[in-house]
Amino acid sequence: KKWKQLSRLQRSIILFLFAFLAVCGVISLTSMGEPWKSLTNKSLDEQRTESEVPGLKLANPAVLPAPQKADANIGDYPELSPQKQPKLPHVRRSPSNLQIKPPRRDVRLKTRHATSRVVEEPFQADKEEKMEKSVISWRGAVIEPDQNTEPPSSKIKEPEKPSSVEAEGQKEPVPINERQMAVIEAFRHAWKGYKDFAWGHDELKPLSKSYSEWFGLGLTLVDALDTMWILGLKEEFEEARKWVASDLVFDKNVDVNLFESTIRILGGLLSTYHLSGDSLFLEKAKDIGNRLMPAFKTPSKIPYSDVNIGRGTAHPPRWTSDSTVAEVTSIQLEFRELSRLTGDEKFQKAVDEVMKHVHMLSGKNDGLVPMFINTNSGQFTHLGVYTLGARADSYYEYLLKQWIQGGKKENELLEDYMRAIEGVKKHLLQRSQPKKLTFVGELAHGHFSAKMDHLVCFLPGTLALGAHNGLTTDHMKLAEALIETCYQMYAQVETGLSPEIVHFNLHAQKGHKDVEIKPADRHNLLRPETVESLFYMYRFTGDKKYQDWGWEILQNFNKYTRVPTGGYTSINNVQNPSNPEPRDKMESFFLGETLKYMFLLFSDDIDLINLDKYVFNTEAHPLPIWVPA
Ligand code: DMJ
Repeated sequence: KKWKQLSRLQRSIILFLFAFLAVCGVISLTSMGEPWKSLTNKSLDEQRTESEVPGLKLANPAVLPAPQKADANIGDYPELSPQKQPKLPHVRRSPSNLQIKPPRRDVRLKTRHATSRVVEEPFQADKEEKMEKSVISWRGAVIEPDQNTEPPSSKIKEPEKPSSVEAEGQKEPVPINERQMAVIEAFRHAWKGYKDFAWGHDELKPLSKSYSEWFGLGLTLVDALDTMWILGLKEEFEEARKWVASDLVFDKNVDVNLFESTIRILGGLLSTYHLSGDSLFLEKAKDIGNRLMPAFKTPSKIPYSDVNIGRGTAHPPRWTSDSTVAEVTSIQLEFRELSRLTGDEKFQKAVDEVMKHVHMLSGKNDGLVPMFINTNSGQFTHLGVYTLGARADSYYEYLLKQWIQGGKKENELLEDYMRAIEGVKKHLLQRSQPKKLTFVGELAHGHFSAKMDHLVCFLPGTLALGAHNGLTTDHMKLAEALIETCYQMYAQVETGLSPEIVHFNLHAQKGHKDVEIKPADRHNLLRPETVESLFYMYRFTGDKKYQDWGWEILQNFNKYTRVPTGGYTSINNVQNPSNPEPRDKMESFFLGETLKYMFLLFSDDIDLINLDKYVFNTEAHPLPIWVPA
């Protein structure tokens, strides 16, 4: 009514005022510009992370970006072209000073092994860090200045994301050689057996054409994923990926061993994620990682050996409340990487706490650790027995590898490693007769035993890796001596395959070799350790004899362990070439480790898993070095 009573002029003035105010409003909203826009453009993931982990910051931010989480497309997988034939491969052995970035989709189409890429500019933080350097030395080990910085905090800021820096320095694909082709053939034969008789189950029983179950999680398939990627087996990889997508389910009422499922499943998923860039594998890694966390809920924070991943409960073995030292100290590379990728610090915190605790613990003998640790008291148990073999082995391996993974900054890890190698030299090294082979024995309550597990043959490779990373050249000399011994553990045996355990002769006796084998120890489980060390030795020295030794071993695996209908089997008697007594089991590490290290050993391409950019976990799954050399 009132509006109608107004004159035309009055109405026009009011309308004009409204219009004017509306225009002013639009202009001021627009001028808020970028802040407004960027807030709404942030991914849900980023906003969630910020609210869940407020203010967390990686003290040493990783320069290696995590592969792209979206758009992962296994159709981009590099083509295998085994028929393309040989240009002479060239060897390049100088460590690169470049940083890595994950394969880009367009790049991967061009190269067969797109496992790493280089970018030029280091992060500013890294540059600044390098300006404040100091030197440390440890009993003769001189650590290069830029390797010594403050220990990193365990706090983690944000999940790693793809770098925006463009890839540079693409190289020509290196052709596959004949020996690598033989490894591919062996893998395909093993895979055929697994596919035909054990698909989706833990382990193949190649003779009975069936399978065995350990965790019921497709262990062989998951362990072999990154091997297929590295060998360029596109079809097999895609098929396995489909199984992971549809059938790998962790919500199961099943007890798994923390260590074994970490190194094989979590490690395998993480490395496959890095190599392929396919987010499926990261999602699965997060799932299993979370389900393993109840293991750390113990009075001492030293984890239990077993976890029920469906129920979220954990417990020690039935007969003891002890855990194995190697097991609780060889899950760190994987959990630390999971924290880096997810931005969730809880994984790293849990495993770092274990390392800090073990670092402080008494009961060591010149850096050598006992084999057991109690989950209630947190103390070592069964004191006085020291070995580099079963139950202690990978403790030593992971000291060095965590130090490398974290950019050579965590000095306690290095100290413990260097001290332990001194302990090995002081208490466990001896020479055999008649060939004077240097070997690593065991010490039990002051008594030396000339017993050496095949498992100890990881040590030459680890020593060589340390020397490559700036530790004393004495370690390289010891590595050279020990790898010769590990080779002799094969060469002096009738089948040319090593037994599980050997005893060395300390006194020369007519007609006796260096290596003696007890009846209970003469099985061979297709283990990787010697081939693993041969790979490191060849990478770092270029000495072809290491390739030749590995080639002999592969041929002997083919001769004595290959099952015609598919698969390879562990054997009971390496001393009987006419009947090695097949055990009817192919361990998952034969595909996860042994054949992978064989393939890498025969390669002259140092960028095929560049050791300045990746560190292998103890199950041969390559994980990125956070601050590559
Ligand atoms: C693998 O599971 C790992 O290499 C572990 O560190 C030791 N045992 C087997 C292989 O021998």
